[in-house]
Amino acid sequence: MECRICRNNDLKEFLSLGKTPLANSFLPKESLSLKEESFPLAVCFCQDCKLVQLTYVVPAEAMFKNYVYVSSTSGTFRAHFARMAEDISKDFNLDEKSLAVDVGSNDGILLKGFKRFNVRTIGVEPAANVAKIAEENGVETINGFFGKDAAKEIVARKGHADVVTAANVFAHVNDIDDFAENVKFLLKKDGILVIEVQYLVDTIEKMTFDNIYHEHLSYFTLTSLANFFKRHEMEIFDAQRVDSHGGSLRVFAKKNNGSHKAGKNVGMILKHEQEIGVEDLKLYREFAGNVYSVRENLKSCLEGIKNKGMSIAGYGAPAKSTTLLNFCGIGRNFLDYIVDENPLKIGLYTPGTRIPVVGPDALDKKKPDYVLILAWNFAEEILAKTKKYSGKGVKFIIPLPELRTI
Ligand code: JHZ
Repeated sequence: MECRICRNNDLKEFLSLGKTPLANSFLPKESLSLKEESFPLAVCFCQDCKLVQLTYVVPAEAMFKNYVYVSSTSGTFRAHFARMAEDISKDFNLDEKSLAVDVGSNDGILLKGFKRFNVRTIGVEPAANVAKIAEENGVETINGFFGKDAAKEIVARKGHADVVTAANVFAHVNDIDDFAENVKFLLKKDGILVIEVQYLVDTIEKMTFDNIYHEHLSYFTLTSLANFFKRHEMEIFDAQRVDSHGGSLRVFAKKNNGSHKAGKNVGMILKHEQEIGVEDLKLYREFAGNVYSVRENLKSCLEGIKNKGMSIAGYGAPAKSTTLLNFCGIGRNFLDYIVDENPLKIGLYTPGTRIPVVGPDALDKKKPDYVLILAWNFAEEILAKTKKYSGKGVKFIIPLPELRTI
């Protein structure tokens, strides 16, 4: 295989998490008797352009045509995206003449925020079921993958864009060259691209290896992103570290001839990356070594509980839990059920580990002794809404970034 950015074919694999099913391929009851398909899950490093990427790419159609992830399920996320739209609208003086295009717009969570500032909006979302939810929410949405056709259709319907956003979707794109060229076509001369991606530096520093799954083809640092945009005559003029998914990077890019002035953040973040060694394979090899101790610690914590005859449930069935549960061998042997509030997941079973996903009332019907918070990135929100159980003696385990029991 060759590097997605620079085509180098001498990529260094540094971590394999085995073979796992697709992270969001939750199973209906009638499929439980069938064999599940699983795919190699391993990551490698390109020593030329510094991109970390999966060694094996599953076709996008298999992952995103029908999707169970609905962004607005989490209150923390609703607030995050409302704030992001507000900040961009204010900082770049967007108004009713402006156009914001969101790629991978899901249920319209971000575009709803732009609409509050009277900005014209349109989303592009490949999952028909989720695009339908967005339309029902009043967010105009093209159902399809973002490519040349979608870009042309947007220009025909709405004109060129002031801002293109891509939150939690750029890492999912295989042909990022095509993506960049289509964004350039879509943007006005002075338009901007705002990308939010899980930040590899956070993944490494916080050991949040569970965000490695087949949907995430690339694991970016600012160094690799800057190398990428340079190749497309684009420049990153600002970058911010933000909280989502245990640490993400929000990156602002413009065409080379755009007028936005570069702030000091880019230089500072690049310097920090140099200091911690993101250009060196050693950093990734050390990270890989530590992944096994995270697994051992979590397993011995859960085994200790089960050995005392106590019960454990899960809270949240995020995509990342497919990696954590499968890699750690945590199935029905540990978790009786997993609570999730997304109606599209309730009634299904987790990929590979086949744990039933149920609604929150299960905690009343079958009160566990412990709850493992699998959506650990929303631990605060989940702890707040489950206070009544901690009042009744239920203990909560947060597996990452540090294993804690509350
Ligand atoms: P959450 C998604 O990953 C998928 P996931 C995607 N591929 C991606 O790239 C990343 O985002 C970035 C539930 N929950 O957001 C909802 C409750 O039930 O961490 C979700 O199922 N009650 C686009 O799936 C899950 O937890 C609650 O109160 O890892 C959270 O999933 C809260 C807060 C969450 O993303």
